[in-house]
Amino acid sequence: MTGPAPLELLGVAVKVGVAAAELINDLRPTGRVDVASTKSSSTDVVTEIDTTVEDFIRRRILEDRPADAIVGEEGEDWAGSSGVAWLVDPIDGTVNFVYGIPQYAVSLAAVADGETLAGFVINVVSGERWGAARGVGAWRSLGAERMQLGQAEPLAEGLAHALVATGFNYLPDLRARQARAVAELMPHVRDIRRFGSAALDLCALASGRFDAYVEQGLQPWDLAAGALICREAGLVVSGLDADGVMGEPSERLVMASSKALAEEFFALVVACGF
Ligand code: LIP
Repeated sequence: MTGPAPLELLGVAVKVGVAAAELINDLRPTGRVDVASTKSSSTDVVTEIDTTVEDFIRRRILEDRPADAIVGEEGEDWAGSSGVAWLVDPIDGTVNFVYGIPQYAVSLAAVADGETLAGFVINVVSGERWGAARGVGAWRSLGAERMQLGQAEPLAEGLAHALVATGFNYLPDLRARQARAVAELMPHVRDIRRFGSAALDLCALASGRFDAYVEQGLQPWDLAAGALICREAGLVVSGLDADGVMGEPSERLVMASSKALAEEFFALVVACGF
């Protein structure tokens, strides 16, 4: 039996993701958005709009692909029978969304047999979007402008001139550990940036706006679409397994960069204590 075509899944992701971004723009009031509840800590917030949009995304995906499973950030998981599961983050960058900082995204990924086949991320405010289909490539578009994403130029000055994006988890202990590791990292790189949406950080990296990225504590829905977009753009995305051996990116660690920087950057990340 052949599996679903990555491009077909990407088509569904684009259609549903764009409609979800429109819905978020329609629902968002001016000013700050009320917090409906909290999750892992008192700063890990959920709004009613997160939940409404996740329900909308689930319904729209199931209209096209009724046998798929859905794993969402906010709602209950939905079992399927097709072997394809969708990882849904209705609003990645929820704190930015609450404050009205224009850096939040819908992130959708279709996964089968442990492999991400398609990924789509849209910045809800700017409309900039990124997509990737496994084995086919990655692209970025904004309005009429559309470009294929490819390997970044190697940094002539190496890691010392690398601009590194990162993020901090909501759990105070992990956040403190991340802050210590970032303090170790700072003297070895050009600078760091923290914009508040892991999905958009990975897409920015794939677009050449950063040289590297590191974060801990990400969930599959934060990570899956952006990681595929990076990989299909020719970047290396990695993590550490439970024994501290380099492996797939996971909640424990996500690090990404161009092939040219990867060995040196990943060794530095580990040495800094992430
Ligand atoms: C958030 C990320 C952010 C990261 C946070 C959190 P949410 O997702 O995208 O960059 O640093 O730990 O996971 O909660 O806004 O969907």
